[in-house]
Amino acid sequence: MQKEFDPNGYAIKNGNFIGLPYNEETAKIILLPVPWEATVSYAAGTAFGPSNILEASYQLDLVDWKFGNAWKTPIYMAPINASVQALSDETRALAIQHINNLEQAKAIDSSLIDRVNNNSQQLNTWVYEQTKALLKKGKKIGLVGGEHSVPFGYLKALAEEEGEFGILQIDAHFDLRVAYEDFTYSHASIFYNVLEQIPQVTQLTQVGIRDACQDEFDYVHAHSNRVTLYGMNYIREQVYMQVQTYHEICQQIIDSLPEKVYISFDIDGLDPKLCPNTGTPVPEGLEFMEAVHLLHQIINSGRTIIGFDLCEVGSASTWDGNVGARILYKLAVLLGRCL
Ligand SMILES: [Mn+2]
Repeated sequence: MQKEFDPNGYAIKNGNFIGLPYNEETAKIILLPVPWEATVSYAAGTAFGPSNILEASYQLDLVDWKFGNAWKTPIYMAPINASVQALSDETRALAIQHINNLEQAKAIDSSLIDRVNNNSQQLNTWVYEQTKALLKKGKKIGLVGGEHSVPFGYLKALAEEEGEFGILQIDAHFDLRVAYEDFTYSHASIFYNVLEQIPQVTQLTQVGIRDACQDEFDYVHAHSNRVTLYGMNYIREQVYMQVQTYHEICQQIIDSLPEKVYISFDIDGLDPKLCPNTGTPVPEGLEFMEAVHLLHQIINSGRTIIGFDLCEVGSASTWDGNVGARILYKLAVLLGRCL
């Protein structure tokens, strides 16, 4: 018989996040790992983000400073799917061949591009089917990447079930490139694909952005009716020049969002000291407490969080897993407040 759950004791490594005593039936929040990193363009390792987070989660203390008994939130992390992992490995090998051709200005083999794009579509279908089935059972879902391309299928399922909603994206990058490196479903293209293919996403609010290409910058300005940018530069300048406090900026950010909010949390939105092994780190991001303060304001505003993803957590050190697990706990608890 399993030992009774003790929120004051050591965690039992039962395969569930933080060792919580729930399963897929009894939990209301399902964390779905997507061990996928086919199109990464810089550092590898985020496919093992979910296992790094799970391992780190066992050493978390359970009291949340805002929601004391947060550990009562019925959270279950699904097992890591071996065939998704295998498809990721296969696709990554193909993508590397194509990226090498590009970087060395060699002839392009279009069959490589086709195979990567087909496999990415397979992944999107898998995520769509998994999340659709869970939503039909009345579960709330947090997707755990993997690279940032993974939530596409989930957002399609959510749009069908929830109708219109807005996305709060915390990220160092816009992720608005059109088929980066020829890969339609690149991690750098996720929100271009979402805005072009999912009309129920009425608003995208991007926070912490500090790396961009010209096309992305132009796209945001051309779609200002649907996309709102709170770049890192703006956030810091407002505070340095004492125009607004950080809290006031958070309120502005929340004001841009509709009643239903999905959170897409790319860990590289945080300062890179908090995510040193993420896929594409960029200097100067949000501090941990700045991110948490912003997330709390969503609840304080009365808006409903309908789902989230956490992506791009690295696996080369336990520190990445430690910070990732803490952010995942916050996100899951906030989703639990909206049941
Ligand atoms: Mn991203």
